[in-house]
Amino acid sequence: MSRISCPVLARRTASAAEAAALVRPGDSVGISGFTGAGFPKAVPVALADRMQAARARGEDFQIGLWSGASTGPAVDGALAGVHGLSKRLPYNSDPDLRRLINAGEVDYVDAHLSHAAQQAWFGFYGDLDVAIIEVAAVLPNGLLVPGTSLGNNKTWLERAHKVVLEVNSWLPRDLEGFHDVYYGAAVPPHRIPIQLTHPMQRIGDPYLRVDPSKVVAVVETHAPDRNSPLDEPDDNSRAMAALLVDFLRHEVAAGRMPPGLLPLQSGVGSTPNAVMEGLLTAEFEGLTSFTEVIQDGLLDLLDAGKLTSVSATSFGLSPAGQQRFLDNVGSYKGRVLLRSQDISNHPELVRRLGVIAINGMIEADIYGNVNSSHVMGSAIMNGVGGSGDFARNAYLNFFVSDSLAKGGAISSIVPMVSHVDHTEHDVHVLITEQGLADLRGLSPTDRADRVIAHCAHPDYRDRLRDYVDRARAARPEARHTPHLLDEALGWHAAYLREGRM
Ligand code: 0RQ
Repeated sequence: MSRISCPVLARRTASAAEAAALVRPGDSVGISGFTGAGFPKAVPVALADRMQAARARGEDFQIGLWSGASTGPAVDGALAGVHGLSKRLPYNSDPDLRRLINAGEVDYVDAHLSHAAQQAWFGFYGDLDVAIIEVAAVLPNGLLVPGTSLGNNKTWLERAHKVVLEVNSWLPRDLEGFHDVYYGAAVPPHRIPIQLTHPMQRIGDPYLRVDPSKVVAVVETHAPDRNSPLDEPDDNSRAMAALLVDFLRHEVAAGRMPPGLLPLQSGVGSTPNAVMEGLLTAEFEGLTSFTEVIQDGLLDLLDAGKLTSVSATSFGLSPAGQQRFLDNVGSYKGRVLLRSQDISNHPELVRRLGVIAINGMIEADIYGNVNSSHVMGSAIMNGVGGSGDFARNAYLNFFVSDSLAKGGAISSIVPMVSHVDHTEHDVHVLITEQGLADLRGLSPTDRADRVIAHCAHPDYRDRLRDYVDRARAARPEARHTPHLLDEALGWHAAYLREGRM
């Protein structure tokens, strides 16, 4: 049975190629999709074919692409493969596109994920020509049942001049009721407080709205989300997870947190997922989550009854996790709520709810500055994603990483980070497999002592200590945050020169 029950929109049914033909060279295109869930499966591939044909004729055909976050090979991979992107925002994890960005071929705007929608509304990115949005169904009255992510869909649907809908029958029809789309947002000076005081509170509608007169094509698809197998937690991830869970225990005992903790946010990656695994066997009950991505670990906690509910903007499940969700969709209704990413990651809400934020990092420095996005100062890995939205405003934040990278050639604890995403003013707790450094309320000098002693790998500890001692001695009048400017990034320079820090 067709998922398109609105007679007006049913008349706009088209093939993916016909829909792709409505995108013009130079257009800005907003698509659905967040961490591999809910991206359009057919039209971008058809668009890539058109671009390929145009290139073969010697014509230029590139677009600017705005998404929620990462998509799948059928979007970023396909469009990067034909050099079809001139601009991309606000997050990417596709390796082919990463190469083009780092080669300087694609302009990448690496924005906080909660900022993208409002910056589009402010007009910072210019006009949005086309939106291509995947949904689970179109209701008789034209309302849209969203899919497995909400991301920036509401904003793209409202801002775009033309809208293409992909109605994917692979998505469970039972997704109806899983969403809360907030329609109360405005731009300054007309903003009002967002009246959300509990992670699961509904403040919006279960459906997305679209102006039918803008809908130029409705394409039917039947294709799965991308689902990357999760790395099994290794010994280091398990060690970090154990440190983190024990620290939470300590915070409860000290009276700084209720026994059921505060709403959890966990970033993508195997260590944040291992933390969720650690919580499975810990004593905490009645947990809640206010996060952006639902990984397998959160499903495990829901299934075990440890976690009562989770608010997010998308799924990011492994094949096994996805199957588990699909097999039991109904049982998760009322316990899982998907919101737009400007709400799931909203600073006002993260701060009000007192979120505990757990995110991966690339490196940290001795004073507690954290780099989440760049390798050796210049090359982007993925982007800042939602880590800044959550960390800056969290009640308590954690950044986790192995103490070594590239087989020990790189220390993840360095004198000065080669790029800063989270400043020393924002960062609370650093964790590596070596230990945990609680930096709250410490001066830079005390932070350096603690980070070196607890988080740095023993192979690099003495050299870090030596750096701080010499920096302190060098300028007695500048001992607040002592640095040797000629050497501060010398470890990175040595790696680029010699392959070892
Ligand atoms: O590179 O793949 O070439 O080997 O970085 O490292 O150890 O696999 O780490 O998968 O947990 O990702 C920060 C990237 C960590 C991630 C980051 C190299 C390492 C490897 C990946 P290779 P690991 P993880 C919610 C929150 C920002 C967005 C965010 C991230 C690669 O957590 O993207 O937090 N965070 N969003 O070899 C040079 C170092 C290195 C290093 C690791 N010190 N120097 N390279 N690597 N440490 C989700 C969203 O917002 C959508």
